[in-house]
Amino acid sequence: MDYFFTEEQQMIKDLAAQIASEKVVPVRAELDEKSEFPREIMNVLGQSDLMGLYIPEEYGGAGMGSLELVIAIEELSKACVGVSTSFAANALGTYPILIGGTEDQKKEYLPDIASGKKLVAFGLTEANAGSDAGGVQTTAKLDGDEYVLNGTKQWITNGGEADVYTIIAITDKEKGARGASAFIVEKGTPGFTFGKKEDKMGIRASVTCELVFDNCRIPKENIIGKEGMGFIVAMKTLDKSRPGVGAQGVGVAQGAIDEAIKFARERIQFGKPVISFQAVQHMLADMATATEAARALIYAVCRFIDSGAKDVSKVSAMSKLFATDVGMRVTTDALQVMGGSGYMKEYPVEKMMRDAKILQIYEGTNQIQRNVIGQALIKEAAKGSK
Ligand code: COS
Repeated sequence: MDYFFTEEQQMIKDLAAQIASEKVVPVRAELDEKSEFPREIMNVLGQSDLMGLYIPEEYGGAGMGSLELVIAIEELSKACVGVSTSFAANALGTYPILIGGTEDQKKEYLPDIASGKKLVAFGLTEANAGSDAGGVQTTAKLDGDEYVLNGTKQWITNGGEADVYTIIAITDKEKGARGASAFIVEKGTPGFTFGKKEDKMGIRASVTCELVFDNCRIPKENIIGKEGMGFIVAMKTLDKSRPGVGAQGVGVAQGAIDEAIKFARERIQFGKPVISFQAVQHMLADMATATEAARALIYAVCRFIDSGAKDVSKVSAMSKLFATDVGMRVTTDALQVMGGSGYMKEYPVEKMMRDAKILQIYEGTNQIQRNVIGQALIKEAAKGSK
């Protein structure tokens, strides 16, 4: 379907698709098998100016928005969700600086992030703070001109590979979610090390690692915004990033549909290509319809966010919930269309199905998305608006 992209948006789509087919497809199985971070591909994405799509021009970016970012994420995800996770996690880690950072912080960090010279990671999750993001236990105590960080972050995408980390830590235990603050911590800071690297079911071309803070001292100027704003910065960050996860769902679904159709046209059973059977056509029809609906929702939500709309939590959660459920269902059905072949590593669909699973879990499980949507509906009803 024609989504009436501008010339620039179409160029971004074409460029990301070209990188996906030339640089990602040839190595995706190897990256998956070795569980290897796609450093060279990240460099190419940086050199192609795709890392700074959503960063304002005055800080070295392209000055575009969420829609342009998700267009790139979707194309990369058609080829490999591990690669698109490494790419998208940069935006996730950068949003706190864009949302709450000072002018000095933006000038210092954003140009290198936009050019791909520096990679970023977002550190919210902990062993006891997953869905309950307010349960963060890592602390940051002011001591003279420095904050001292102590604690461990878990399951951090780009952990160890990133140069810049945006970290949520507690500055006032008594205040609950209002006692959290956000900080910028650079790799190499004494007291900041990397712990366990996870061995994952899917998205193995992305790195997931623990961050360990042991009396890690950072300049007090590294706080993002004010003390107590950390939870809000984290929630606003997720509002911005969740449509990108949805775009991963759309991309992986489309990648799987393309593979299933190619296979079904070639596979002969009962003397005919299996695509000539209505049972297969109906599956493909449902898969394509759901994927197009998810794509349309993602683009509409991104256009709403880019219009400057203030309250985007509900629609952002809807886009992530719907499109990632589609991603899981469609990759599973694509494998079914391909039968035994789909289950084999010789074809990319078994990897797509493994990769799709995490999309229903990370950046807020799809159960949490329903909570966010439900709370928003209650608030709207109380206000008497729709
Ligand atoms: N934008 C701005 N403010 C927000 C907000 C948002 N999207 N969501 C919540 N807030 C504010 C609330 O208004 C509230 O402010 P007050 O203290 O002034 O009342 C405060 O933040 C606390 O909100 P709430 O009471 O809703 O927090 P909960 O602890 O109940 O948690 C959920 C809310 C479950 C939605 C949140 O913890 C969440 O998103 N969890 C999933 C986290 C996640 O995605 N983890 C994945 C890892 S990060 S890659």
